[in-house]
Amino acid sequence: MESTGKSSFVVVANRLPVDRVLAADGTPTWRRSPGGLVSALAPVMRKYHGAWVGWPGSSDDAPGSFSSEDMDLVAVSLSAEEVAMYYEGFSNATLWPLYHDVIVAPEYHREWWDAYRRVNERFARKAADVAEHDAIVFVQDYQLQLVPNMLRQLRPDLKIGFFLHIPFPPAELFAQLPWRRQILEGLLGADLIGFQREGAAHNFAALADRYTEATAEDHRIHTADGRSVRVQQFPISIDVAEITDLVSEPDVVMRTAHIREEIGSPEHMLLGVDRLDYTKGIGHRLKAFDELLAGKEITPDDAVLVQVATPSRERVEAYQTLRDEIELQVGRLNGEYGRIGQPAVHYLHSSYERPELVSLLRAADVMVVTPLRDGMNLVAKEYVAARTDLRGALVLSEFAGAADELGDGAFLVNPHDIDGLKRTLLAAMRIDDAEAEQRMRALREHVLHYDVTRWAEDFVATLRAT
Ligand code: ADQ
Repeated sequence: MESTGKSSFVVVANRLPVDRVLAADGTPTWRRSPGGLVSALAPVMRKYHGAWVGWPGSSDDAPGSFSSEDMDLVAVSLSAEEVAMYYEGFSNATLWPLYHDVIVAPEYHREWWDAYRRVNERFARKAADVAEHDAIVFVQDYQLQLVPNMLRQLRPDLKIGFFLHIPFPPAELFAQLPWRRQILEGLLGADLIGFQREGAAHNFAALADRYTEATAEDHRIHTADGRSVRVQQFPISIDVAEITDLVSEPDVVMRTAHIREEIGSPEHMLLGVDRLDYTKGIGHRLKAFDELLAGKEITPDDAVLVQVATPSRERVEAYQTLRDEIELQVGRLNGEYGRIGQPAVHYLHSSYERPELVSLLRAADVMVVTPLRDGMNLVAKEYVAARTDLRGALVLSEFAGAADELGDGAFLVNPHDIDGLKRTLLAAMRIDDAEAEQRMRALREHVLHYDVTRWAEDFVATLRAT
């Protein structure tokens, strides 16, 4: 359906919340993509007949503007070269590694920066076109950090919010960026800037104070043009109800039991579910598991690791190298400890529908979430939401944002400390039912209390009040 209306609530994100699918007769259509952010914003979108500005994900054949159930979708088109330079380049090979502790070296290329600026400008113009007078505009994530200020120049009447889904690095790392001042000034165009953790908000305020003309005072930043920008922590969460509903579906209950059988009914099933990304610490996890088997502290009969590694950013070189390394490690492990029909690690390089994912979460005794750095990590929260039976143990890296909230119930670990990781995995496997229940209750209290709808409501209410 065509739409050319204006909206009082506009979301701007790199991707539109729809996927292109082919109907039986081969004609392309668009289907709402699953995801917490879309579900969380859907009620606000419905209420204000919102618009979502984003890239449709392929370089061609998206209509300029179309309507789904509760929102207008406004497509920003990108050429193949722009995808390579703005998205794969500056966003995912410069900013992503820089913001994640430089786990791999960020690349600084001036032509990537030029493309990033150009594409951000295009997003800002589209948002300016569809926003009503005095509208609220909510900009998402590291791909669009210049949009707030560009939008403010075009439309000073708007209320602009920005949320960063990934960490914001400390000065020692951020200062490397040749365009650090421009990024900070870009973000300062917003009225409210949200971060996953308090530390990130603090890092940003200190850097804005140091490298721009603004001055920071606690959670407020005063800009040179006399505005006040609020910076604050808004830890993102998940759609708890979606998972609770799935858990009780008969198909999921049956599938959960089948998964345990299919992997040979071991005493313990350990599970990792991550995008195949170097920030997620998959290699460290495999090394710890390998050493536990080598030291005979566990055997392939009593412990099986299922590692889902979702295909991700496959055209970026660091991701190709990572895939080779991980698959080499898995191959070695299985060659050494596996038997016919009984690998030690079940490695799955694939995407799954939600019911299958929830069945895996229910089947696992130990959920292993050990990123080297992660903005939040939704999988940790999804595991907790799925454990309505109060069983299972969560091993969680202290470098995931989720550790701030889930520290009491989870087994916290420093994933760089392989001996510590081994000890923690063993402790989580050996936990008794009473302790597991006690820990899971503590975890569920946090996750159930603050779901993604609360997150969205909190952010929007705070933005309105600025
Ligand atoms: P991601 O780095 O993508 O997100 P995460 O928070 O774990 O990481 O979210 C991944 C989502 O994808 C989860 O909802 C998970 O269930 C789903 N998923 C993973 N593997 C899948 C598979 N094989 N098939 C289907 N679904 C799969 C970024 C930041 C995080 C931050 C989120 C939200 O890096 O730190 O928590 O944004 O702000």
